[in-house]
This record gives sequence, structure tokens and C-alpha cells, in this order.
Amino acid sequence: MACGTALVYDEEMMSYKLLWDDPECSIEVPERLSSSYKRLQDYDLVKRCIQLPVREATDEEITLVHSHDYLQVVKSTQTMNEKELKEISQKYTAVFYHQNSFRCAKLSLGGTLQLVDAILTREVQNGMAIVRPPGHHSQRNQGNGFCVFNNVAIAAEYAKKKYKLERILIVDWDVHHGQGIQYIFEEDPSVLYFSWHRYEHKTFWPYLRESDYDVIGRGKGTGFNINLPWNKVGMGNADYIAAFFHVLLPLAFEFNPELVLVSAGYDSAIGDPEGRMCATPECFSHLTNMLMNLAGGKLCAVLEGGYNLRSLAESVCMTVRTLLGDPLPRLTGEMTPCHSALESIQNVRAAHTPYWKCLLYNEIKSAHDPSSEGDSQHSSDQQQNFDTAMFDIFLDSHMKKIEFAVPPLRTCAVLPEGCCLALPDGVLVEEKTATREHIIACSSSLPNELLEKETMLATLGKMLVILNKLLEYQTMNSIVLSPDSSVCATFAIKHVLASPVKRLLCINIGDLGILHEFDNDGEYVCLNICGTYPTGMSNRQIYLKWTESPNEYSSFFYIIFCCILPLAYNYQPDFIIITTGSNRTIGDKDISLLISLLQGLANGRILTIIPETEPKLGQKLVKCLSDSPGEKHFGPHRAPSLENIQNLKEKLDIIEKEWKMLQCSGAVNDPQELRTKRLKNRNMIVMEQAKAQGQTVVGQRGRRI
Ligand code: X5A
Ligand code: ZN
Repeated sequence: MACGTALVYDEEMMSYKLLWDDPECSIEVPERLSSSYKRLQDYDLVKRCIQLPVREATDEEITLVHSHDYLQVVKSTQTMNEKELKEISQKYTAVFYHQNSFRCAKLSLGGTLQLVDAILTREVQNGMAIVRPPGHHSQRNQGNGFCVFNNVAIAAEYAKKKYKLERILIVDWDVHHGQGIQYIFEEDPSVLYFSWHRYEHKTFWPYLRESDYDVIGRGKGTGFNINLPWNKVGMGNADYIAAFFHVLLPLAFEFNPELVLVSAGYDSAIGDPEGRMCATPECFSHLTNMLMNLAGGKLCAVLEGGYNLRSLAESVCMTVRTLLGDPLPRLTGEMTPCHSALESIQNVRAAHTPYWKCLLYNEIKSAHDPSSEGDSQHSSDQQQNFDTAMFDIFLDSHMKKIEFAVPPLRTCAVLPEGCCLALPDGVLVEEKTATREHIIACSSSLPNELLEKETMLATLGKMLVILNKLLEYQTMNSIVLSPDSSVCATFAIKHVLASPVKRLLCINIGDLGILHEFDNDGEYVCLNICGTYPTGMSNRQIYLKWTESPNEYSSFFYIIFCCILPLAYNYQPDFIIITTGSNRTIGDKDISLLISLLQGLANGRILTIIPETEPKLGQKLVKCLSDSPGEKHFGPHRAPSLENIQNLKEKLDIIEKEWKMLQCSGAVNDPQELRTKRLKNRNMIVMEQAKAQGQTVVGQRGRRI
């Protein structure tokens, strides 16, 4: 079975550089590779990966996408002098050639193909190629935007040809539009290409009309090209995550790829001089984690851009760490997407509505005049004074705040007497139990007669031990097979609310009966997913009605991305309790997918409580929780029913007023309020914090000189 994360790196790809003065190209430096690799070593991530050697790509591989003429041109650069190199470079846009460019471009592509081979032959589960030159701008007949050969596009063609793949997803999170990839697959329905990019109404490089949201592919490929243009700079974590929930992920799950290729550019991260966006490094952990639930976890990340060396290195590390299966750091910042982002999201959803079943009932709100509204000050604020040193200082203090500790144990389980689940490695069956007195002291609100059953006491005793392990970060997550889900859930919720945990998210699936009262001494949000719901709902007790027909493919991914995850990400819980009861209307796979995605939150701290009568479900969930390789096969999916969507819509209309991540249209409730919030959060927190610290540092330097 495939397991492990591959890393492709070779310092030989540092052996070319810009030889003349060209401000546009000067940011693409060899140190981009070494500083990323160095940081991976600092974090001890290199030795946890399986190192793959690079190789030279062959002519045949290069011409899977490029013309023989262009190949000859690149070949000929090997023997050119500086003047000739400069001349040939000037025939193209924003690209430079060096005598070693051909060799490095062959290694960059060959390294990428090595990774694809390792993943598709199940040698490894996933991996990242730290390579240069990048690829996504290069085209059949030309280099472009620092790119020589289109690594990712060729990787897709290679996988189609060699492994007979029929569906490949390319996610291009680089801040530039990978127009090269778009051109290559425009008419190809077997490759779904998603790119978000700084666009600013066509005033940002490469200034192409075809980068806009309404360019969706041609012929058979119509609907398989997804462009999400950002019309403002300063997009941050909430905007990126919202784009994944409301655009990419629903379409990607419906597409059900066999392989995910990531054009992993980090010029979309904070501090990048090209992108001028605000996403912090841990955002890339979350993006990666979500994509790992597609294609059975077969994910191949290939470096593209990224020009702030510090930000680039930290973000690369976040990606690799996540591929390795470590718990995810918390996302920082206010979870409120900005108006301009929502507008872009709405536009691309509308453009794709005819081509995707999961958008079938997408409400098209009146289109906005793109130039009229929102966030305008924001953009101008950020244009001036771009100061890389300031971001280094911000990143220094930011990275120190991130929790990287991995609990000694991944998964603990409480199993009923005599139950034998085949447990994967890294799962500990709890044998210790708390004393009767201790249990009773912790369950003051439970009716006494419930505690009389021996089996109940045994379960609660062990669960109490596990709860404390979770609270002390001794274990990351856990599962309890219990004789009574409702009693166990009440006990657990009460215990967590009495602890220092600030925000608890409870998700109840199916009928749990009445959860016993608990005092309102802590904050929690409770999401109930069932076939029926009581009337009345508060912002803290949310009932969602969702029914899947058994024996059919599921459409549960729909409600996960349009509702459950946005809500959960909005809330930013410190602890998650998931309980399943009787009469649940969704299947084992649905719950597995949900749990798999929720592990991105609360540092992975999840307690799962299921009925002891469901060992098969227990088996599946324990594999998910323990991150057993090869368990993430969730597709294919089907379109949601009109009835489910209508029920959901009713709820969403009410709760999206409080939970801003639920919004997927620019028709926001209060743009003014959002604007103010956004300015406060992005500019003040990031900029002022960095500035304040920056001034101190500048002062110190001054004194020293
Ligand atoms: C790979 C990449 C950017 C080129 C920018 C030219 N290229 N202005 O990020
Ligand atoms: Zn880029």
C-alpha cells in the first residue's frame, strides 16, 4: 500500500541565473531553491521524506506539450554567449535563458515526472518537487514568465499517456494565471484546470482577457477551465479558503480526479513582491489538506513562483508537513472573505453553473459593476512602500506563535469488552479507567440511573482518561464505541466545557435523543445533521436536514463544502466532538470524508463517539483518524437532490448573516461593515504589527552603525 511523502530536489537546478539587468526577471533567483530546502532541513522535514533523484526529461516527454521548433531553440541556448542569450530571451515575454537553462529545465521537468511515477506506481502516497525553472506560463512554442518547459502540463499528459488516466485535476495556486496550462488543455475535458490569480481587471501581468472568470474552456473542454481572478490585492486566508469551499472543491469532488497536480506557486503568500497578497504560510497547509481528500490522496505538488524567500520557504514547509500527515496549525485572522473576493467567487460560479451539477441550483444574483464597489482604499494602501524586511519581521514573530508540536499518540480508542477491530498502527486501545467516584463527580448532570449500568461506567471511565489525554495533547484524536451515544456525548461535552477549551464544536449525526442539559459555562456550537429537525434554531444549535439514499453514490460533499466546513472554519474551534446516533441519513463514507476534512481544525483534536453496534463504521473512522495510507477514497459522488438543497437553502439564508464564510456571493448583507472589518484586520494587524516591530529593529541597526 502506498505510503510516505516524496521530495524531489537537486541543487544543480540552481546553476542558471539572469545574466543581465532586467528588473522584471531579477526576482527569480537560484536561492529560491536552497532557502526552501534549508528551511525543510531546519524543521527536520527532509529526513522524514523519501528523497527522489531528479533525472533529465527526454525530448519525447518535452514534446508531449512543446513543439520541436521550440525544443530546438531551448537546446541551442546551451552554446550561446551572453549577447545571443539576451537576444533570444527578448523574443519571448518575461523569461531569460542561460547556458544551463536547458539542462535545468530538463531536470525540473524530469524531477516532476519522477514524482508522478512514484505516486502512480504507489511507491509513495504524495510528494513535492522543489524545482526551477517553473513551468505554468510556458506554451507550445514559447517560454514565458520565467518558465521554460511546462512541468505540470507535461506531467498531466504523461500521466494520461503512461498510466491511462482519464481525469486529472490541476490546482494552480500561484498568484499568476498559468495561461500556458490553460491554452494546452482548453479543449480537453480530461484535465480540470483551476487557477486563481491577481488580475485587477486586467491591469496585472500577463494582462490577458482570457484570464477572466468567463473563460471556461472550449469545445469538449467547456466547463473544465476555472479562472478565479482577484481584482484586489491583499487577499488573505479567508478569501483563499472561501474560494476553495465555494468554487474549487465542489467542482473538483464532482469531477472526481484520479490524480491531483498542484502548480504550487507561493507568490500568492504574504510578503511576496509580485502577489502582494496576505495569506499566511499555514493557509497552504489547509489548501493542501483539503486536496489530499481527492484522488485517493494522490497529490503531486510542483513549485512554480514565490519570490519572498522567507515566505516561500515557510509556505513550502507547511505544504510538505501537511503531506506528511502532521496536524495542521490553526489558521489565523478574521474568517471574513472580502467583498471583492465574494464578487469574483460569485462570478465564476455563475459562469460555470451550466456545466456542473453541484451548481445546478446556484442562485445567480445580479452581477455587479466590477469597478464600482468595495475595498478600494485597501488596494492603494498596499501599493506603496513594499518593504520585504517588514514582512520578514512579521513572519519571524508569526512563525513563533505557530503550534508545531505533534502529540506522542495519534489515535486512542475505547472499545467495548470483547470487541475486535483490526486497528492500524499508531492506535492505542485505552485500558485504563477512571474511578467510579471520579466519573460520578464529572457527571453531575447525568441522571443517576444511567450510571448504574456496568458497561456504561466502563465506557465513561475510559473515555474520561481519553478526554484528559486529548486536553493535555497526549493524543491527537480518539474514537469511542459506546453503549449510548447520547450519554457519552453529554458527558464529554460537559467535561470539555469545564476545561480551558474556549470553543467547542459538536457535530451530531442522526438521532441522539435528547442531549442531557449542561450548564452554559463554556462556548460551543452544535451542528445537528439529521432527517428531521425540531422547530426553532439558535445560532449555536443548528439543525440541518440532509438525506442520502443508501446504495447510491453520495452527494454529501455538497453540504460539507457549502455549509459544514465554512461554518467550522468560521468558528475556529479548539476541540471537536462528533457523535453518531440512530437513524442517520448519511453513510459511512460521508462521515469518513467529514472527519477527514475536519482534522484541519482544532489542531486535529477530535473525539468521535459512535454506537458500539457499528463496528464497521468504527473500523472506517479509526483508519481515517489514524491517517492510514490509502484510505481516502471518497468518490465518485452524485448531484444533490433538489429537496436537500431546498432544505439547506432555508437554513443558510438565516445563518449566513452570522457566519460570513457561508457567503458565496458578492451580494453581501453589509458591504460597509465588511470593508471596515477588512481594513482593520488586514492592514492594521499585519502592517502595524510589523511596522511597530520594524521600527524598533531599524532603530537598533541605526544605533549599531
Ligand atoms: C512562475 C511565475 C511570474 C512572471 C512574472 C513576470 N512567473 N512579471 O511566478
Ligand atoms: Zn507566479
